[in-house]
Amino acid sequence: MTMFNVPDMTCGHCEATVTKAIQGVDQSATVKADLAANKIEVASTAGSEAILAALDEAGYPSSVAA
Ligand SMILES: [Cu+2]
Repeated sequence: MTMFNVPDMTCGHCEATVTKAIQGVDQSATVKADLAANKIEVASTAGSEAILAALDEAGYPSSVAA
């Protein structure tokens, strides 16, 4: 489980886009979004680097949350 900060994710549409981007890397990934905190919790076998690249490409530059 990895937490990411996704500052530009502000609504359900963003959440869907972000989820789709991650599932493009790992079809079986699960994404739990906290819209109020602009954070997502990702369970995936894909590495953080691959997930960050996919989010960036989808227009949601992100970082791994500490
Ligand atoms: Cu949105």
